Amino acid sequence: MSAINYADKIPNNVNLSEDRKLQRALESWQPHYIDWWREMGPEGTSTSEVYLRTAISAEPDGWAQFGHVKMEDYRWGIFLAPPEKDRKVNFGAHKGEAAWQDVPGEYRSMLRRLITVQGDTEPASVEQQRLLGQCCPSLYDLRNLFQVNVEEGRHLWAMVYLLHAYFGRDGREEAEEMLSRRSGDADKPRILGAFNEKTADWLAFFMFTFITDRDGKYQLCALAESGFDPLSRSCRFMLTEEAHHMFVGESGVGRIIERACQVMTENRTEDVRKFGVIDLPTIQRYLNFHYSVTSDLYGAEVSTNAATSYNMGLKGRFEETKIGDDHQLEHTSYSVLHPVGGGFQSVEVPALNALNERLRLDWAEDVAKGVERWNKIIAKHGIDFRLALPHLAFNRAIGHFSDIAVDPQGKVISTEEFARRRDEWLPSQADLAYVLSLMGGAVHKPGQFANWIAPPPRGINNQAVDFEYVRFA
Ligand code: BYC
Ligand code: FE
Ligand code: FE
Repeated sequence: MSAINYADKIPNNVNLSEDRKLQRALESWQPHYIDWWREMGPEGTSTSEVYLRTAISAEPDGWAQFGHVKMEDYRWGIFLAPPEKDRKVNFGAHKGEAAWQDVPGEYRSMLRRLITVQGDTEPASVEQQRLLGQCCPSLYDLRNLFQVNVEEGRHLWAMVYLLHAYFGRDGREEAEEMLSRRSGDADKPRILGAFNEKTADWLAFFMFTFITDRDGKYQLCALAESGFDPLSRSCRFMLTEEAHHMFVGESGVGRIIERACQVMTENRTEDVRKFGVIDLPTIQRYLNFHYSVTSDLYGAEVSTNAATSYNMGLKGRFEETKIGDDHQLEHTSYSVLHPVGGGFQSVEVPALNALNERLRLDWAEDVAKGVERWNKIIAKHGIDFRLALPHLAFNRAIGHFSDIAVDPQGKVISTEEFARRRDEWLPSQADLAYVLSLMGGAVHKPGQFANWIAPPPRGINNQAVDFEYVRFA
């Protein structure tokens, strides 16, 4: 196959065919990626035709095209958002200098680490979700799952492109490693905690896309501010896909809540499990789990790594350029909640060291808004129940709350009490088994939905809800 045809095979807007060395490097990585996708991508899908959107342009409007695509023919590509004219480094020690088109030598290892951590989460989530198709509640939901999966695959391509293009042999080695770690594997786990957890059922999948993909959004927004322009442009394009992932999660949980409320009102009971739907307290426990595990993804509250990557101009704050301060933070402080003798206390720390916490709080505020939208669904049914986010210190494994035990309201308790009452607050084995028991066979009839979830109000891309979103060979 000629090099030019091969360039067509990796759709890209980075003039890949003009850089033969890079093209060859990606060409040798591609079959390994395909092998990984066949082994770890969505189970049993190679011949199904899925109504997917595919990126065809990186311009803000009309980047996507919808149509049935055979999963194994999906073409992952490399897309960067259009360059911004005269873009500058907008924060840190280099504020005001022209944005870098290449990696500043002394920042190589920090930047490579950020890109590697980001890249690692993408295939991890595909691995976590690989069996969900076997118990999909509808073709509409199956299609959304596959859409999320192929886009996470493309996000890996985005980071692998940066590693190959800018980090030489080290970068190529990192790219190979991306395909050899496995979510949940004892010997070669994925890098970050949450990406080694199971996503065994659809409630977990929807919580994950609502909460954990939203960490993706906030981290990508912080990296989109980067002074390293290729990273910024990669992340800006990835963000255009992220909105759909969070929509899938929020609307998915919303439809499960809707169905629970319908059954509660029809039967005048809170005991809805006997009707085969998911009760609200179980949804609350899933929320507590995904929220606390995802909080850990922001790292330690007080972190010199975060200060360093900010100072270097590599990773900014959420909406950095919209913030009205000096964007250097040398003389600013930020108040961070600390555990202090059986309670909590706000402590002023240098703002540079508190950047992880600040990003976590931006994310938490956004999650809280979504939870309030779910509460509106419950209130609309006249049901006296509210979902609530647990305290930030609840069930943490990273950072300065990881040594203390806290109930969801934020009361510091003994580890014994936590262990004893754990199942009130986090999904118990019985909860997980119950939810899994609802995930029977896949629902493959257009327009049909599993009993435990309400249909969506409308379909994808103006198609009907009973459109044949997935066709099986
Ligand atoms: N698990 O100084 P600290 C997404 C380590 S999601 C395990 O606080 P830092 C997606 C840390 O590595 C977005 N280890 O760290 C969503 C460090 O180790 P070393 C993913 C952890 O660097 C859904 C040590 O603890 N993108 O895209 O300030 C589907 C000290 O910590 C964890 C990014 O995360 C953990 N949770 O912060 C698909 C952006 N947390 O160096 C995709 C890139 C910390 O001492 N990554 N550690 O050995 C980063 O910006 C930073 O690496 C982190 C960590 C914010 C993750
Ligand atoms: Fe992603
Ligand atoms: Fe995502």
